[in-house]
This record gives sequence, C-alpha cells and structure tokens, in this order.
Amino acid sequence: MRRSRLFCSLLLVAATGLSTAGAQSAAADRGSPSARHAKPIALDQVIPAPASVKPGKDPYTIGGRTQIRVPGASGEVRRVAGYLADLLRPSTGYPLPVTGKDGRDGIVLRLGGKDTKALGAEGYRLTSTRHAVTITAARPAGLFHGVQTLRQLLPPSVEKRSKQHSPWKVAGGTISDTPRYGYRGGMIDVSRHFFTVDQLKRYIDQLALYKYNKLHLHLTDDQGWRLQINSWPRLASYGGSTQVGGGPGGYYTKAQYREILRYAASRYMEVIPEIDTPGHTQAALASYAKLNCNNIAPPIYTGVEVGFSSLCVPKKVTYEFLDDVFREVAALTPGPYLHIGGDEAHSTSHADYVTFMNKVQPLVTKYKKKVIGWHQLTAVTPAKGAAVQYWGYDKTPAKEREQVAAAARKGAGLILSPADRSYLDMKYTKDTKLGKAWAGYVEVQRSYDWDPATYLKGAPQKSIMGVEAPIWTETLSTNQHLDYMTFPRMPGIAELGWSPRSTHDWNTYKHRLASQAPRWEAMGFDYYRSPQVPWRK
Ligand code: NGO
Repeated sequence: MRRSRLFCSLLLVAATGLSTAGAQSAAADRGSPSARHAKPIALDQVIPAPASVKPGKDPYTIGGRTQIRVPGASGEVRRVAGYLADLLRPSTGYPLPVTGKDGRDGIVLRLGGKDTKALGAEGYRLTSTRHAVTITAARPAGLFHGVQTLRQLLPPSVEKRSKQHSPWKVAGGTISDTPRYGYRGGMIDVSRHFFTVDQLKRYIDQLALYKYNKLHLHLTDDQGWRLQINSWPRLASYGGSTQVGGGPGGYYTKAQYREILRYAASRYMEVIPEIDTPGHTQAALASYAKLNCNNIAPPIYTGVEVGFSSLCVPKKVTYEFLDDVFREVAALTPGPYLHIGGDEAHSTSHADYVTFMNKVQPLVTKYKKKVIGWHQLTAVTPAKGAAVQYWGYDKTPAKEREQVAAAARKGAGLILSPADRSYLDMKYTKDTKLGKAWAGYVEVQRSYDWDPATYLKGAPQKSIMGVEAPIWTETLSTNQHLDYMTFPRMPGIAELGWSPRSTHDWNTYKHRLASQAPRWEAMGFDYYRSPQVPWRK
C-alpha cells in the first residue's frame, strides 16, 4: 500500500515535470526548519532588475492578521489591492482583508503624495520594514508593477493555488523603480494558429509578471482573419474559418475583442491591433472576390509560406475596404495606435507599395489613430507621429538599416524587435523541435545580451520607444508550445525594456533567471531548460 502510494507520487512528479528545484521548494513549503530560517529573497533579485535598491534591516512577514490597506483610495487602487489579495489568499491561506483605513502596519498601497512625481506614469517605490510593506506610486499602473515586484520577493510557492506553509517574508529595504522605456511589448500571432480569449488572458498574465505594458495582436494574415468586422462579415466568418494545417481556426467577436482589451487594461496593458497590409492578406482576398485585381477569390491558405498575396493597389475598393476596417477597429480600440503591417509585400511592386502606403496611412490618422508599421514602411515617409518596428537581424543589409535610422532621425518612433534577439518563435538551438530558424538560433544569452539604445546605428536616442518580443505561431498551437518558446527568453526582453543599462550583466542575470524557474513550475508553465542557465538542481 505504502509502496504503491510512493510509486504514485513518483509518477506524479514525473508527469508534472517537477524538477529537483521544485521538490526542494516543496520541502521548504512544508515548513522545514531550514525553510523557516531561510533568508528572504534579496531585493535586487527581481526581473526586470529594479532601478535602485537599498537593503534594510528586518524583513516584513505576512501573517494571519495582515490587512491590505488602501487609505482613502479610489476604485482603481482598490482593484489593484483586490488583484493582490486574489494572488496571495490561496497560497497563504490568510484572509488578507482590503481596508480603506490608514495604518502603519500591513501591506499598504498608496497613490500620490509627496515625492511620487519622479516615479512617473509607471514607477513605484516599495519599502519593507518589520511593520509593513508599502508600495507608493504616482499612478495606479505603478502600484500594479510594484505588486509584481512584491510577488517575486515572496517564495515561489506563493504562486500555487492551494495552501502552502512558507514563511511569507519580504526582505527589508527600499526599491525605487521606474522603466527605461515606455514601450515594452509582447506580440502574439493569432492568425497562423488561433488562440482563444482564455489563452490570450493567460499570455497577458505572463507578460504582466515582467511589467510588459503593450500587447500587439497580429490579427490578420494569409491563414486567417481573426476579428469580426460588421461591414465585411465574410472576413471573419470565412476568412477566419481555418488556420495553418487546416484546423478550424476561429475569430473574436467584437464582444470578445472588448473582453481581451478589458482584461489587458486591468493589467495596465494597452492593446495594439494589427491589420497586416498590403501583403499577408490571403484570408481577406479569399473572402471577397472583388478585392482581387482579377476578381477571382483565391482559396483560403493553410500553409506557411510568406510573401505571395497582395491587396489590389489600383482598385478603389481596396481603400474603401480598409477605410471600413480601420473605422471599426479604431472605434473598438481605445489605445492610440493601429498597426498596418507592411512587411514582406513581395508580390507588390515597389511603386505600388509606395502608392498604397501613401494612401493608407491617412486612413488611419483620419480615425485619430497613430500608425505603426513594420520597418519596410520607411520606404515611404511615415505619417506624423508614426512608429516603425524594426525586425531585422544580423544579416539585414546596412542600406536597409540606414533607411530605418534615417526615418528615425526625421521623427519616426522606433520599436526594436530584432528577429535574432527578440523573436520568441526562433529555435533556441538546432535541436529545438518547435519554431523557425530563418534568423538563426536564439539561445537565452543571445536574446538578452544587446542594448536597445545602440542597436540600430544612427538612430537618435529619443526615437527609441522601446522593445517588443513577438511570438509567431506557424509552428505553435498550444499553451505548452507558447510557454516553451516564451520562457526563459521573454523575461530578458522585459529587462531590456525596463531596467537601467547599468544593471545589465549576463553573469548575474542568469542566476536571477534560474531563480524564476520554481515560480514557473508553481504556475504550471513549461520552459526550455537552457544549458546556459544555472538552474537549481
Ligand atoms: C517575419 C514575418 C512573419 C513570420 C515571422 C516568422 C515579420 C514581421 N514578418 O516577421 O510573417 O511569421 O517572420 O518568424
């Protein structure tokens, strides 16, 4: 009997892939003497690395009588407090009531007040003493990011959804933290494979853990149109009806899209919708014959080639179509940006591309949105206030890089997502089963070890808006696939976007990264066990 139970739990360990590190933290969770005396996690062990850390003396311990205080707070601060309580209650087993009453003890979320101005729109200060952990910020987004830091200062088992027996200590001291860049994006391609609203929420939560603040949705491509458009209903109903490999695909109704936006906003993340044009448009061309120059609708596409489709540049209906789509997308989307793609228009001539983009950019600005385009957009003059997203790699010709840098010198904003660094769909090594390798293999160190400030020669500092980590999904169709390619690279891109350059150091980062693994395990996220990272055995 005993034996079979042992066998069962061994099987369970094998099935859940619980590593020795996980097993150790499980032992710690049982409150072994070593765990009770375990040192709390040092304040500088967080990812992304905080801007400034001053260690203090005694740690704060969350206990059965701890309250979460939001003195005199607005609804929004209460919501952040509620989010924190929902995170902490299951694993601590404590009631952690949220109260509006002021006090010097407990977990305190405080908005505004003197010397918070310097914390800006997203910064926060976290002070931990024997009596309280206080997170202060000028804006609710700062409190939210401070909560993510607090999470990482607690033992990994805090992420489990059942009661654990850790000592819930937060090291004493003060963190003052503001981001290096205002744009820290994650992108997910929902066209090649469709991902449900719940899958997107899961991805949003993973990004939020590392203080990302933009979610770029690649909503349309050759293999699927994923958003309901009332004036052109077949885009979604037919154009969204399949995906790579011929599976059933899917699309978001407007209500579902709003739900994604609402969820992202609750994580202080702005959604940037992308309607890719003039290439990557087979799903649209297949849905409406009149969008084709020859008036014949091609079949819907379920393969993985790129660069074969193009909207019909000379036809008037092309612009009526995009006007309708942009109007509806702009009306649904509160954020300032609309991404119009513009990459790999290999079956559009250069002259046509120029004509097209010069006609299409004003359709975006007409609906009071700013344009984002992949960096090929610099073949024309980007609209006022536009941003270009650089996705080149080490083999991108100098001329092409210079064209992008020149646009940046003339005022275009720059989002950096170099494919051989920040593309989460690139294989780690030749042995990686998932992903692509057109930009080379991207191991964890390569992904982390670059500087957005100097990456594109000739681009002025003030043009650099930040970084983005795209995950393209030609080969990825499940949460496990996404997890495996996302972790451990996504936290590194977050750090490039958030942390001051002075904190950048692979040799210390790799240890901080290793300490994240028990958290991922506690949350049930798979990850690539890179040999470059000293995972705890
Ligand atoms: C390229 C291409 C996408 C592919 C991706 C795969 C851009 C901007 N266009 O990136 O269509 O899915 O590579 O890595």
